[in-house]
Amino acid sequence: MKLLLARCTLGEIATPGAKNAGFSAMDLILCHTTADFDALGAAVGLCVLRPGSRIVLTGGCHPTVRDFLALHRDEYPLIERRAVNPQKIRSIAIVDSTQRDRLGKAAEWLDLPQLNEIAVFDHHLEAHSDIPATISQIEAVGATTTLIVEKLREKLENPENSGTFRLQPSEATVMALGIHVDTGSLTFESATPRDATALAWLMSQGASLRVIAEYAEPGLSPQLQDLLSEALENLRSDSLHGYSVAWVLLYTEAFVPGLSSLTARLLDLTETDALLLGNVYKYGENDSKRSANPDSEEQQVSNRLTIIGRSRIEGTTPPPWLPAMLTQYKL
Ligand SMILES: [Mn+2]
Repeated sequence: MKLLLARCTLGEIATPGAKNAGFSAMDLILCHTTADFDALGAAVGLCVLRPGSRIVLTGGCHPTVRDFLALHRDEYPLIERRAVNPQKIRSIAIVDSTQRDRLGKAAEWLDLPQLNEIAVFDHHLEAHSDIPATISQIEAVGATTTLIVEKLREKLENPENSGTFRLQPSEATVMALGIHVDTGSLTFESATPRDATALAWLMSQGASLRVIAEYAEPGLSPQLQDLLSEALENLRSDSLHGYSVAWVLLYTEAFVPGLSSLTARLLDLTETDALLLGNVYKYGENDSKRSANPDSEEQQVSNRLTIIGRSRIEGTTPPPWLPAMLTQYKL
């Protein structure tokens, strides 16, 4: 099902505080919990479009984003959640998610009566939004950052803004990382020509290939990319103990190395807290390396099942109740 696809004009998104503008009023941009480069890149780009806005990481970030920010935090207008006075919030924009429960405690701010705008920018069409957005742009591109880059480019190329607006290399770099990571450097099936165009433009704006190469994680093999697409198509999910849990079963002709990195990538790409990936593969006479005893019954081909779990639920990998789920849901 398609969510509201509202393309908003620059005028709409550039003036969140046009009415009710008070001194020290805050315009915030929220990254979802466990922020990835796409969330951070989109947020940084939105800050350029909306000068004075501050970015809140609502609940930590991915390890590579954390490493990146350890060196580059000062280049972006971040503010700690605890340093925000809720009474001063004027507008909120949310990037790379449409779900309240991906915003941690900051979700409470969505109910503040004085807000004059809640904007949502995302590329997850499958999710049902439970955020009362006044502006919403949700489109099927490989990265949320692409949507923001298109607006930046439009603004930069507008003769009216000539000389008044420039992108810093640090801003172009983090946005390029967002597109690289969410599209597997334009190799995932979700990647679109719009992502490629946006990435090319960011390169022309000085995005640092050296920094991108350091932080963009290595891509998956072509076989793993195919399996990733299959997994994304067949992923099922449910809510358990307040967490969203997803699972998928893949059939392959033989043992596939690298499924654990595929599972980690799948968790990154989906809005789930924990994920189980099952793989049924043929095991037997054609698999000499794995057949320890050539005289055993295992010489005949049989099916084997491997299950890999990944979780972002704090302190539990996997959560203790996951094994019980395996019996509840026959994979
Ligand atoms: Mn994304």
